[in-house]
Amino acid sequence: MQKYLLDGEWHLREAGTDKELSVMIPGSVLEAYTKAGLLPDPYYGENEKNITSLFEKEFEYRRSFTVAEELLAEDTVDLVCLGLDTLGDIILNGQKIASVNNMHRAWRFGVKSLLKKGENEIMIRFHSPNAFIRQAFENGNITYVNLGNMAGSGYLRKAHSQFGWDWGPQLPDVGIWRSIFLEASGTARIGDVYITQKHEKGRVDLRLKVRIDTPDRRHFWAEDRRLCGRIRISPPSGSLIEQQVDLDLDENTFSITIENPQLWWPNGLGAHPLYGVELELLSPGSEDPGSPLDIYRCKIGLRTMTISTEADQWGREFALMVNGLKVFSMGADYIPEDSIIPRVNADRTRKLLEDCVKANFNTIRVWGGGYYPDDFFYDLCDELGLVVWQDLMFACNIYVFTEDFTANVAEEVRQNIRRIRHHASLGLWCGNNEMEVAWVDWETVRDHPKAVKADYIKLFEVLLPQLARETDPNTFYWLASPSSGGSFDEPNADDRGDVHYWEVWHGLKSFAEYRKHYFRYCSEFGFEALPELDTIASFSAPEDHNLFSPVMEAHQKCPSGNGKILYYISETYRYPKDFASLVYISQILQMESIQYGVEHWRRYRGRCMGAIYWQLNDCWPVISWASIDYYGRWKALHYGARRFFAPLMVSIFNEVKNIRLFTHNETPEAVNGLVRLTLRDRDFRALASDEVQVGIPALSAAEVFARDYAELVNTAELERSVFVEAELLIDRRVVSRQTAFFAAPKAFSFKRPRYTLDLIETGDAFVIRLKADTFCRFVQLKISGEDVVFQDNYFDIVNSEGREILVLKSDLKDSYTAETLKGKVEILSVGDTY
Ligand code: BMA
Repeated sequence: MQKYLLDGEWHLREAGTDKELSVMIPGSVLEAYTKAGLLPDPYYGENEKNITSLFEKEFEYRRSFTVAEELLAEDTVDLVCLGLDTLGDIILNGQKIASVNNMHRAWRFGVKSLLKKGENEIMIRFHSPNAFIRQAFENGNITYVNLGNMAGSGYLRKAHSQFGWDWGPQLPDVGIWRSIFLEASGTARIGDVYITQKHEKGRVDLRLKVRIDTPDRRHFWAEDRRLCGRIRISPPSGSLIEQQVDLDLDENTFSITIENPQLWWPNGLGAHPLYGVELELLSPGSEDPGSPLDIYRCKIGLRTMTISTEADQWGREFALMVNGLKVFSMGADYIPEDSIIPRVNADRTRKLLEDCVKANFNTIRVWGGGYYPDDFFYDLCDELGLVVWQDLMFACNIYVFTEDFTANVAEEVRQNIRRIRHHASLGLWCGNNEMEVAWVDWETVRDHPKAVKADYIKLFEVLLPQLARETDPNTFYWLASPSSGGSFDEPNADDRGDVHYWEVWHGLKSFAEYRKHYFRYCSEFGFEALPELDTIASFSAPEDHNLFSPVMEAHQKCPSGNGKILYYISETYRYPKDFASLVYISQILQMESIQYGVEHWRRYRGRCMGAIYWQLNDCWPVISWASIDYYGRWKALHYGARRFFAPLMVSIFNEVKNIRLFTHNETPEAVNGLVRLTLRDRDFRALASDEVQVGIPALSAAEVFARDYAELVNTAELERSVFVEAELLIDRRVVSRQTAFFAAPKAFSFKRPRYTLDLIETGDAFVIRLKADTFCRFVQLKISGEDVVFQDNYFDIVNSEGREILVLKSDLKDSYTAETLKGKVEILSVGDTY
């Protein structure tokens, strides 16, 4: 097999013009135009509005390449395009070879007869996605348009969110977004490999189903060629397992036993060892097979993984099961990392996913309105122990089941399942985002003809599950998110399946509403906040820093979103005195909201088995539900997640003055600890204190202590000036702490804090010692000019000792002395914001 890469330098021009730009492929128009300075930053100010119409135009990509004789000597030469976005005509040496219309799939065309030795030219002409969806919408009978989206996006297999979303800009970029190459082969190649595992005591039996393809069967048999192969399994430690095999054309099955398997576990439950698998297809008919004709390589993790939907006393559970253990899923929903997709790369994704691990995630849901991530995304999830809930790429849209559409999505889904299915981290496939619930609950969708509703069933309950059964029968398949198991049977029911819960935020209900629901698995719930000031500064000038300025509104895609933020502030906090305080208050509210839900559902572990908040990341700098913004900066919520997803945690359930404490253990080991509850006033005086020894079983949540403070906290003044602090200590070290009030924070009489800051240099780190003269709620530390992820942030100061926070020098861009760094530290807490 020979591969000739066509990535690299191409020429790009707007169709009908002469001016060409030299560009790099993989790439896109937006990426190339912004890099070349031909367009202003689409993310700045209100620029987006003027750039959407760029994609009314057609664009041409062109390059020449040299073909050597050896390439043409092979039996076949294919042009392989791993990603074309989206509507394109491919022209090779002046002849059109194909029209493409799906960015989610790869394309392969036999091109040998069109190639010539020496100089060749390829051109791809991209048509306007805007014009296509507009016409399709006008000609079709679908009237539904999702919030923020351009009408008709459901007619085109292009990431829906590129047409705008309630967090994303309308920038339907165009380009050759994944690798493109020629692949030449003679004799035979590895067509497909599917690996399944059977776990027995002390061993795992691997089964490899291998399909061998040949370009020309007659030619193959005429020469009486025989094939063989070599399978190698490289364990994370220990010796290589190698096996020689005979191979036939078409299907082959092999078994390999791995003794003493090292099991793969999600983050928090164990290690994530990976086994390398390699299959070499060797030259036929020779004792010494020489160099392989083709090689397949992947990494697998040894584990069993499924979702248990057993009936129980509450309905039906929805629980991730790994190696026989039921795991409480903790994580967030993942959306595309950039509206200009070629800007996404393995380093950026690694940082984002490592930040998930830092916040104790064990799960990530790839939401269905974007695109199927690159291989490196799944490699990283394998390595980091993040279980992937993988939606198929359908979201908040109505799809018409024509023959072409069906064949196109069937191929797309088959290809992506094949590409992803071997990954250790793959937890489940899910048919779509919110389409079943839309048919039941959303008037704007329900109004459509019955035939279109029937198409939903044909696509999502017949075709796609059947494809998944054929292509990856070993991975759990869920019909939609949310769903109760299909057939439009109360898709968002509390007592079975998964739930998207939006009464808090979209429905303006209070956080306390979470406690009325004992969902089995909450796969979406969320709350918006502004991003960091530095991020806001990247798209606006200081005069725009007013929540209702045109620029801030252009960076808020949720209808009435900024009003909702202010409404929730009015319910909880005092009116922030300036823009910086508004940013900060919006973030701590977001953190508190999600914490409220997660802690509640963790308390009912067993009944509820998952809390996946909306959303992890952003695709541009924007006001949104994300916990990490476009530039990778953590909002308060992400620090909160680190605490409320902590495997060992204490949580406070407060009902008026009754404080109930729960311990949580999401590890497979039982631990012993001490729980301490202290009532304090603003001047750090302890007014009452209790301690209990606790044994915390593995994978558990339980109430361990309760105390009613009604007698002690018996005046309005006390209610507004005392608080309780709960701590969980293991081996005398505090592993979790929480604070609760007896009045709303806006009623609490915070004193304006005076901080004392000390910085100490210790080898490769600085220690920030922060003290205050009064109780401080949610202290935010910042180092101006730096993007540091602190060991802890948005923490309380509850005693005169204050807190010590470590900053690693390797996390700082510049070098400092303790003194110069001290000058850069900024401190803010609730008492400073009004
Ligand atoms: C959910 C998601 C998204 C949306 C989010 C916030 O329902 O599936 O479609 O962005 O809500 O509204």
